[in-house]
Amino acid sequence: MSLPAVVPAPASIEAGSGAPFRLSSATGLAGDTDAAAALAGIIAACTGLTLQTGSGGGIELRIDPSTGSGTGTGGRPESYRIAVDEASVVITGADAAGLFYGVQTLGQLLVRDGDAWSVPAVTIDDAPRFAYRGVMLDVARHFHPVETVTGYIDRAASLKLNALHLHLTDDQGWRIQLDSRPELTARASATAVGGDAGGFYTKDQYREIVAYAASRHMIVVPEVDMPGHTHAVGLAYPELAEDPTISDHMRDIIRDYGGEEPRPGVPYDGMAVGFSSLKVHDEATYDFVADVFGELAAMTPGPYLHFGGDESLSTSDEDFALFVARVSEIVADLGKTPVAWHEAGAAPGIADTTIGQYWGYRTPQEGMAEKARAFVDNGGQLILSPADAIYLDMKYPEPSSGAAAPEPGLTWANGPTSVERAYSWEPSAVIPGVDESGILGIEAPLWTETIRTAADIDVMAFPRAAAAAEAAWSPATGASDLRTWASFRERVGALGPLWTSMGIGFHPTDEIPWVAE
Ligand code: TNX
Repeated sequence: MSLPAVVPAPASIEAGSGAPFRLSSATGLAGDTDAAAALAGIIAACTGLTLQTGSGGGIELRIDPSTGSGTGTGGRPESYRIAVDEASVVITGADAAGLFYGVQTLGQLLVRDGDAWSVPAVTIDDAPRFAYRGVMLDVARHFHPVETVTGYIDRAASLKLNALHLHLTDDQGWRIQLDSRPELTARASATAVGGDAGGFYTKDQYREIVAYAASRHMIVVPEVDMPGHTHAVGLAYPELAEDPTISDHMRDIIRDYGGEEPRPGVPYDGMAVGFSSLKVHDEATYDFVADVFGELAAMTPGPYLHFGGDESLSTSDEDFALFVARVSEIVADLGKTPVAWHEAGAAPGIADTTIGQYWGYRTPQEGMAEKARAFVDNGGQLILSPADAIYLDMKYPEPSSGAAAPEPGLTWANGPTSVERAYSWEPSAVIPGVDESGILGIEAPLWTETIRTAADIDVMAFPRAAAAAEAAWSPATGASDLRTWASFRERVGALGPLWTSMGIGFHPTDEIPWVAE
């Protein structure tokens, strides 16, 4: 008998031999009220059934720290157990997050049974491989309103992801209101790539996003990118920014994508990178950094503040190292763990708690592995975001037949990225000398130069975000029969109807055998 399709693949799943559990409007839903509300919502969206919450006889939801004891997942944070037989469905979480993930799994187990719905007899014991499982949304190149962000939180949480990294600032716009630096949103938030409208989150809206994420067991990791990617800062506080550097890369981008050269004091709406820098030798810059991260720290309950550090191509290596050392200390002194893109690993004075985010390829190019490994050698860890696998802004390949690939996307990371390529890599094999213990987790970034709408986000992220979620949550490749592309494509294909009921406009790529109902 074939196993039910669960994505990301669980640590352990065994089909039962008995009859399935049948759902009806008389089915009771008892136990933890938050989890019951979440499950009732999923069941209603998927089946149209309204269950009897608060009553016994059917589905039971509990939190028990000894969940799964005696199994490989026993008692681990975020772990859960599901036991289904003809008479009952019992979901036990080791903690509230584990119970929430058990509920997400149950949503994937619902099957249509004639005119009714049922859950196959099964026992699942499950816990995550990595503690940090994220998606990133770039709200700087194109601004995305609060409801798009909360929708993305729901989608990510359904894949058991627990971190939303918001890329809040870049050359093209500043997207977060700060009391200490009001000119940022007053002067540098109105525009976006391609002449599109910009926008920003008020502090209340940011807090709303943080609270919504928390209710789905996700943290928010805010990023303020520096010392490069800061042209917008110069619109608001010209005294803090160097004049733009015009490089050959810039001339290439203008040739390929159009747009203007960046000019001091004029909003930039092109797609080039690496032309801006904060003034590294001016104390006013560090007052600015302290103000910005101080306010963000106060609004962000999660442990991480991301200070960027990527592609600072117009800052000298020496200045970059000096800047990274100072900024990482400012963040650490706020009681937060600094996170930076892997280039910052080259800075000898970086705070030793800093987490590095690796964005090279699955097989690292020149010098990138060394920079990434430096974070681990220092005492930190890595978040892996291999660009030629899980950069969700990369174009899909053109299908061999039929409809065209979705319109948006870039191709710089080794050309278009198939779902198979997004799936087929093993985290512990990416950076030589960095094993599982050096890896905090996995994150799939979505840069938005070409991504303008919520529908664009859906089509780029789904199904590829599910491949990233499996790398983040599931056992290592080779450690489970389910961790193969052949298994993944079947399991993802079975989620089509659930995703449709959740309103997810996924890319129906011909790599996946999609189930119609
Ligand atoms: C590289 S990877 C960037 C971003 C771009 C992205 C587009 C990295 C840390 N930086 O500035 O938006 O490519 O794919």
